[in-house]
Amino acid sequence: MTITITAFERSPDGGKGLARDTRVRWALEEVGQPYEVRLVSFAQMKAPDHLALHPFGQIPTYEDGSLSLFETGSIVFHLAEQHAGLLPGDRNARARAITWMFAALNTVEPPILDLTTARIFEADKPWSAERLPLVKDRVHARLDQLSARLGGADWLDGAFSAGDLLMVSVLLRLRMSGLLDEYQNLAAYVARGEARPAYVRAFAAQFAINALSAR
Ligand code: GTB
Repeated sequence: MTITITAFERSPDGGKGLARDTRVRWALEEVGQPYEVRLVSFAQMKAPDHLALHPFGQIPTYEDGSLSLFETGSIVFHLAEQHAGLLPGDRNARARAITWMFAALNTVEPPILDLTTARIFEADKPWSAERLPLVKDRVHARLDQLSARLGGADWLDGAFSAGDLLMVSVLLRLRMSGLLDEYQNLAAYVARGEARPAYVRAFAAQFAINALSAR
């Protein structure tokens, strides 16, 4: 049974890899699993068939035979557990890599999402100019800490892992804001992730679909 994921029929970013199916595609490419993509419109995401797969009416979802999953953290973790390549064999190193997965999604991603909300969705609010510096401060605080921990290393804890895959995916969203480039080691870390052949294949696949949908 081929794995099927869902993605936006028309991603609002036009295929710049910012929608969350990219991280799932990346994980699938890292572990060498073929997959199919079912494209869904915004209306289809909120319809009963999709809500049965994803209670919050979002993408991506993951189906493999009788198993269906939602939440990118869970999907990447499932793939990392099932296949070699995304988690170390050593028990403690594995637990630390999983810790970085949680850190990416629970500690680093929330202030970054908040910044996107503030810059894009709240830009027209009368209090926006006053709030934005506070939101940026919270992102800076996390990046200062992450940058200090990464130092001059290639990856967060030894070899590349699912923790790096999620952390790079989360940090990528900062590029437009210019904040990432304030941290030389983090910008290089993200570039290292993007240069991985598996990421290149994942990005190209989602970009091709978006280019087709834009026609
Ligand atoms: N916590 C969930 C996970 O990690 O799987 C979050 C899933 C999620 O937010 N999905 C978004 C979605 O389906 C798409 S990725 N949104 C529709 C909705 O909630 O109705 C978020 C996203 C969308 C678009 C851009 N972009 O164009 O730049 C970037 C990110």
